[in-house]
Amino acid sequence: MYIFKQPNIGGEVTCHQDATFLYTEPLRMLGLWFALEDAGVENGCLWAIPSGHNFGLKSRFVRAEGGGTRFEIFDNTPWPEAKLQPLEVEKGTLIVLHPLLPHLSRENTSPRSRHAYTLHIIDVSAHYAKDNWLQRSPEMPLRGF
Ligand SMILES: O=C(O)CCC(=O)C(=O)O
Repeated sequence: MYIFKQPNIGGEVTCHQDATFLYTEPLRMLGLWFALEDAGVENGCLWAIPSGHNFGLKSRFVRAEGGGTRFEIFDNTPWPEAKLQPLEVEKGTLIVLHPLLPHLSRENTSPRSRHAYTLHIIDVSAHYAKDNWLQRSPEMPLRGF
């Protein structure tokens, strides 16, 4: 994904774990977040809860029976957002995200844009769970290196 947080109007991404949306069995996935510009608190950098990957998976986004999608909730306690730490980084930095790490980004309240590029990589030994909302067609299986 190319994520373009525009000056003054770039919106927030609420607190989530990437494994909610990219759930593999076994859970062997990493998020790679590349800063294409300096990212700080004012222009909407990432924030994460230190050691938050130990909380376990709180929800999954799955295919619903009969069509569509729904959230499957395992734990609906709120995130301890007071523990969030800003990940202020310079252009060119790579942030590696554990699939269970809770993270968010806030609105861009500055006149500076914040561009980022993200990629999620899945171990070749893993596959999407059967009810994951995303599925690959048989003609386009997950590929390994
Ligand atoms: O770049 C952002 O603002 C949010 C990115 C994010 O949460 C993600 O890639 O999972």
